[in-house]
Amino acid sequence: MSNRFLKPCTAFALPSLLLTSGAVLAEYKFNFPEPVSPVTKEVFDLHMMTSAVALIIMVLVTIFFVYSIYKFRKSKNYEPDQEFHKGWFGTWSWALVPAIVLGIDLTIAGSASSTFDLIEDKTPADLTVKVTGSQWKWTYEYMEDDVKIVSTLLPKEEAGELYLRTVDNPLVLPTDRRVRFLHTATDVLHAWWVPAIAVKKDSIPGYINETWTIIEKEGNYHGQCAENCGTGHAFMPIQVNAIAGEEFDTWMSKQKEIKLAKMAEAASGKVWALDELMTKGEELYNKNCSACHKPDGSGIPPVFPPLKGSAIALGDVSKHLEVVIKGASGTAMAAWGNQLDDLELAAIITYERNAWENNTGDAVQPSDVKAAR
Ligand code: HEC
Ligand SMILES: [Cu+2]
Repeated sequence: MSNRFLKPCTAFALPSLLLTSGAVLAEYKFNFPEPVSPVTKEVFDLHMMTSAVALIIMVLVTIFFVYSIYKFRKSKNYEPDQEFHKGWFGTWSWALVPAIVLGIDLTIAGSASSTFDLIEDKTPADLTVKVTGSQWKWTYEYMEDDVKIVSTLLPKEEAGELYLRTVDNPLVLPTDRRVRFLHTATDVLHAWWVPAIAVKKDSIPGYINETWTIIEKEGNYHGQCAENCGTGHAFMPIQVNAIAGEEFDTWMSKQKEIKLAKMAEAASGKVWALDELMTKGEELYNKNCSACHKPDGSGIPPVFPPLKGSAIALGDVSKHLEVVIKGASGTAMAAWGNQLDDLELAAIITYERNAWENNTGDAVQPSDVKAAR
């Protein structure tokens, strides 16, 4: 068969395959994700209702048009009715049609305003999570339990098919409990949006916005940052892992234990060896810094400076500590002092001073970081 014949063949075969194969259809999602919380269910219903109204109007108007064009076609020598406006229908339709349209509009607006009321419902919650957007990651703080999770994009090698959909540490939430989200940001506008469980609200630096949810079904829910926040906007996905209440309580006490162990380690005054710091530092660097400075330290000049061979990474330790702890104001370089603890910062800085042939031999200790804060 010649190529000229094959091409149109496949062009027809593909859509018909799609339409006939049930398995393919089942995989193909034409609608929004299934809503699993009171608010998102209402939003979903509102969407379905307006779509249905629009569909009915479209069908009626189309039928009316096709019928009129066919019935009153010129070849039948149809004479337009010059007295139409004088009859009963001709007189009243100008008032009736807008009245019907307004009625439909008000019905939709009525449902929408009750959904808005539900979105703004301020019933006290069982737990509060502060959601902070930054370039380019999400930080979740469980306010009652004083536990913090930093959630970043999972690299392609680990995420596989779910690349750009999954993260290293998902937000873990209990089902059937009322959760209050407090939204804010550290640098620019972001927006936290998981369509199945919560409405979209902007995260604004210096402001707190509020949303809530009660997740009614266990599972993994995915979302995206919904406010263009810079070149890494597509690389800060959201993942929520909803588990049963008791399972959540167990998970939470485990998180607290991990936190206490970390605090004890930091307070122990232990002097860390260079290779221990390097191992920790590499992981933390790749997670927190490589988006801008690149895994090989080459940066993205001129905006994001290379750290390989950088005067700061090779020069005085105190200068290096200062720029990482306090950041560089007016640039994308954040103040990491309030995001990472002493040991984490010591490890990252040690890594930057010894990786990529920087070889300074410096092992920066948590106590150095503490002194520099
Ligand atoms: C969002 C992008 C971004 C991330 C993430 C980031 N940086 Fe930076 N970094 C910058 C920018 C931009 C500068 C340049 C600031 C300036 O112009 O003074 C910079 C500068 C630096 C410098 C000074 C380098 C030089 O030679 O001037 C160091 C050291 C540094 N960053 C370390 C880090 C560490 C450590 C992390 C992770 C904990 C990190 N950065 C994460 C954007 C970033
Ligand atoms: Cu964002």
